Amino acid sequence: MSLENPQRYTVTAALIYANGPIHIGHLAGCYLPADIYVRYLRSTGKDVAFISGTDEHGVPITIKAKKEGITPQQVVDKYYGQIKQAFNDFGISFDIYSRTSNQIHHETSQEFFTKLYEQGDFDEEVTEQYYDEVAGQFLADRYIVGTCPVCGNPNAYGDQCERCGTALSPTELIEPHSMLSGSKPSLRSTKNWFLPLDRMQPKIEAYVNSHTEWKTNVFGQCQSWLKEGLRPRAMTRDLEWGIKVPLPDADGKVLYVWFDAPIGYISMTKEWADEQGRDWELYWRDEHTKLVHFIGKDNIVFHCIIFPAMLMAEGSYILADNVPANEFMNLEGDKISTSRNWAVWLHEYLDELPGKQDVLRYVLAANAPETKDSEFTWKDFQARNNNELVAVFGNFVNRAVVLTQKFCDNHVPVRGALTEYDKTVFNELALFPDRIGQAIAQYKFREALGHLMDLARLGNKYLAETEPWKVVKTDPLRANTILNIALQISANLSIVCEPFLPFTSEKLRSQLNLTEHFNWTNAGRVDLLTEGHSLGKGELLFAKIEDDEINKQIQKLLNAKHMNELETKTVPALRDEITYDDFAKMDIRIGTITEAERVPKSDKLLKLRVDDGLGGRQILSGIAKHFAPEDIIGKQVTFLANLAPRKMMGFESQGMILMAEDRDGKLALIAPGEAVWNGGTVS
Ligand code: B3M
Ligand code: ZN
Repeated sequence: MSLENPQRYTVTAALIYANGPIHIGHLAGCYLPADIYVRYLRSTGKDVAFISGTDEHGVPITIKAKKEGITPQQVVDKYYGQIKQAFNDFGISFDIYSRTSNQIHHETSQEFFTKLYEQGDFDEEVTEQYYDEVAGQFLADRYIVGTCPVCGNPNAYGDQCERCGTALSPTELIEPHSMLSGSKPSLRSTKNWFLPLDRMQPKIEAYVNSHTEWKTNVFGQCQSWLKEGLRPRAMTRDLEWGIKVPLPDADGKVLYVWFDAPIGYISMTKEWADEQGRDWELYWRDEHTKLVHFIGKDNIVFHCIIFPAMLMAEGSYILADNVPANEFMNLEGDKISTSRNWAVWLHEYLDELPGKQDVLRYVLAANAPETKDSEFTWKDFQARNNNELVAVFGNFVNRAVVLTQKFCDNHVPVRGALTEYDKTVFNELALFPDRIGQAIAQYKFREALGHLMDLARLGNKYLAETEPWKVVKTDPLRANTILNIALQISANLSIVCEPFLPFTSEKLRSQLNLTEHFNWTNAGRVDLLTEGHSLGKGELLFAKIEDDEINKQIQKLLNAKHMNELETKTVPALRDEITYDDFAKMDIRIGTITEAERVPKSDKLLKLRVDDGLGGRQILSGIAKHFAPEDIIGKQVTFLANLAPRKMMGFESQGMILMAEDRDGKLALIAPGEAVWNGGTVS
């Protein structure tokens, strides 16, 4: 059951690891829906705390540091700033974007842990854990890889198999090896503190089962976890990087990152409330507050089972009312991947397509992976911009504004008697704010966006059918009425588009010169613009995107793919052994190319004249795609001089030019290190 009509909301968006930049998959999966939801709530007058920040602990951070040869602190400092800036420039309207390395977070997490400890909520246990003798440390979570006992994935991590989603502990992996040294780990005893999820299962189950309204993907995943049976989970780790376990006998131990990270939502709320002079407890302890976690699907178990279990054990907190997790967004037919650089990076997008935040917001919301994985393609991006934003939304508003400039001296004209059609349009208009709002409140953002565009379509259709540009010639008063109505629809659009397209909303408001800050409670009204009110300066809301711009982006991805292919390319294996006599049969020599031309009707062959010191010879070589004839004239080359002559495209080739092939297939001539006489032999 969900809270009915709450006035206060705590909305969180996943605390992403500060080990890399943000890409469109993160936006579509979590941050954009959260932002749309929050902007809508604010517009309806709710009290909202929108909380997020970076997760700066855990193995993903230390692994990145090792890879880049810098310290974990340097990693998180680098990415925190970059991520925060990109979100801000993209219009994600967090009330606070903080980080789990802050003092207040360390304190909050340690207090939380201490309380559970003192209440006797943990099982203290000495268990055998994998230890890397070479690296000299315990191997928790992502430090250890092996075969998944459930699906056989050979690259399952010590905490989870990413292929089948099963939660694992390192000791369940088949043939485990260390991510640090690659070695086979040994077992060593160590003490850790476990949350007894097995004993807590009935309470957790009751909680989850009271939320049958959760999205099917979320509810379903929870059920499969519960069915499998929850197991105790260690809330501490034998690691250096993290929040120290606040117990006297816990040297060299830190809190499990999934223990401290979700507490980050609480500590960040405290930080924000302190700055604002508010009471943070209202946002976490008042049962009339609605708590909503926006996350991607890989974080479901932590937010629906483990964090609620922690909160239940602690005892003084509210639990999430909903966890609207999205599935994944793919890119141009392939899974988004940071390591393969197969992604559209937010900071690069903002740089390369300046002023187009709303286009990306629109396309990602329209394709959001709400119920199943979805797909981003640049062609679709272009089509949605040109055919929907430009042709529908932009076109309607532009016509309303330009016609008002032209016929009404840029002032809102007087509205005369209404026709039946006008009245139907008003009636329809009045239904939109609720229709859009309801869909948002139910986390159906694609549907909500569809309704928004239908409102723009309603406006377009109204103008197309009433044709004020014609009517003005015969009945200027009627044309005034029509334009007044079109402007009222535009003003409504500026309100209801704001959650999705905040930059456009702002532009539109300034074009309409709306000084009063109308919000959702005013939407649906047809008197937002008073007669005689003067409009601002007109400008196009959206610009057409040409093929050039899109092709550049596609090319960039193709380059990334190419680079990846190169990286996986290995030096070819050696051929069968030969004897010295085999080698000595080949007469390899140096010569200089004196003439070069293309062979007619062949795109591969060049016809070369090579000075071999014996009066010259003709050699045909399949290098026309790699070299322009004029570029190789005068160059020394290595050639096989005693290859039996043969005809190619009607010309005789007397030998073979030797070439070196680069990793990417490019060819290079093989010249002696310094010039030698033509005819010089190679041995
Ligand atoms: N840092 C996983 C991630 O970045 C994790 C989320 C924490 S949310 C409290 O995908
Ligand atoms: Zn698996």
